Amino acid sequence: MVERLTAEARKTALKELSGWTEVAGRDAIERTFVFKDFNEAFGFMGRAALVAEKSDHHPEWRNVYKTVEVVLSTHDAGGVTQRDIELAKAMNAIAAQLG
Ligand code: HBI
Repeated sequence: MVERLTAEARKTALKELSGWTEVAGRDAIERTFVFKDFNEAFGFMGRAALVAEKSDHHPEWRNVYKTVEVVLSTHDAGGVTQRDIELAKAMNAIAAQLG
């Protein structure tokens, strides 16, 4: 069972996660990605979905046209764990390759 990060550890991890912030009032992290167009946004989601499935760790996300809003938290642990940090890093890498 993966454990929730302490507030301190979460803040430290966020320093390495460009564009991600804590969610107000919830033990979760979020980032809104804006792409060139829908095609690129959906391409991002497709690639991120494969990473999520492979790591058995899934995002809460919302896509409107070229924007993808992502919230990460580990439901089984009730808050942010290392799994969320890893998936956020992977998403940043995918977005950087597309941008
Ligand atoms: N994704 N974000 C998130 N949090 C979870 O707890 C989680 C998940 N994906 C799959 C998953 N848990 C399963 O391992 C459990 O539901 C069995």
